[in-house]
Amino acid sequence: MLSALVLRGMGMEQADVRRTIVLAIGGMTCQMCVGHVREALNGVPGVIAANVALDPPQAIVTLAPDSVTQIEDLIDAVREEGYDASVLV
Ligand SMILES: [Cu+2]
Repeated sequence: MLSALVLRGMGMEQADVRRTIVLAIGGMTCQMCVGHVREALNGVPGVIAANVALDPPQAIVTLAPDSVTQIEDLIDAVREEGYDASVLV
């Protein structure tokens, strides 16, 4: 959100601003788990990209600037898939 304010102050379009969230993911043991988490996150409205890794177990999620998706929505999607998630950044 800070970057949105800064860019708007510079006269740039708000549409250029993306929100990136890093989640720590719990419970993944293999690449199939990674795929499950990636699919869960990509299924959340407003998610442009979800990069999931096993080591370290993290998901980097990019949200569309105009989306109303909250971090809690991302965490809920991961938990519904059977894994845990918490905000890292
Ligand atoms: Cu697995």
